Amino acid sequence: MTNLQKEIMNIKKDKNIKILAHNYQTYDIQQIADYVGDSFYLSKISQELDCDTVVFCGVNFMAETTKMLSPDKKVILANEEAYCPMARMISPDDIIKFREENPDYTIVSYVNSTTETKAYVDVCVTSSTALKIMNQIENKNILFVPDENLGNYIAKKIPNKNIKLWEGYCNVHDRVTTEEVYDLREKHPNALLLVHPECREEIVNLADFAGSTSEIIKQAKESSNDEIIIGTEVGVLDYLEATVPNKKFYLLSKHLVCPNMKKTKLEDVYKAVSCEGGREVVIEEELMNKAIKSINEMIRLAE
Ligand code: CIZ
Ligand code: SF4
Repeated sequence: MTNLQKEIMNIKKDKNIKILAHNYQTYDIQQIADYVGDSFYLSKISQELDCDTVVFCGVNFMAETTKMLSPDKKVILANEEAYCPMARMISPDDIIKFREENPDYTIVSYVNSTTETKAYVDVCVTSSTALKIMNQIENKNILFVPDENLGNYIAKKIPNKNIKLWEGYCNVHDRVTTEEVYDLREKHPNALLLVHPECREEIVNLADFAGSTSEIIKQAKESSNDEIIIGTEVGVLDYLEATVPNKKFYLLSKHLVCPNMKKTKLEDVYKAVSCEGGREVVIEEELMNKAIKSINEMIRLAE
């Protein structure tokens, strides 16, 4: 560990702070975090935290979800400018308008959405829980927002449902091309290809497995194959390279770097634990009471 990492470890212990980090954070941040995972795992953990303050290393909707699930704790987003552009591709007004025009639809939102949007939808899902949750929705008519690729991936698995898709996308995963898949398959013909369902349908169809970041990590570790192509953000590859030295990992595309996830630096984490930086998450009570319903429904249906 570097001196800065050691200092962060000492401060967080002294101040009873817990650090949560998404799998897309740089490995030096993952090393000093108490909990690292995909967005469902981080939501679940947020309900069980035993600390005064949480420093969240990820993007703002994730820190806001943590705040809603542990409202008595101070939650600090380590880099105040880190956000998910896809979350802003749908607004509460869009949802209100759709409901007026389509009153017979259940509205499902990927957690990569703003807290304001979450306040108007029926249930949230993560990539690891979407299929399980949407299978339990009795209504045949479902609107899925904002990620068209993830929505399409789930819709193909439950053809009995009538799923309308919003046209949002992750500008990191959506950029992966079939040429990149063919190229890496040719260079590493025996490698296993693991992708995130935020990638386009044609990429998912060429993969050996599609799943959330934590599911990709699990597959990579448990597979008997010792060569693996990672079709999600580079943070996952960095973690695997550091912790599974006997296997070889290749990044599917050089575009798989999320600029927002990479905004958080170790220095930001140091400032946040020192109460000299980051942004405290504050959610107005009425909004929180509305938005938490779709998060609680997600957790209930995913159990
Ligand atoms: O932002 C993403 O791409 C997420 C939440 C991925 C994941 O599976 O955790
Ligand atoms: Fe948003 Fe994509 Fe970055 Fe995830 S990887 S935070 S979906 S832009």
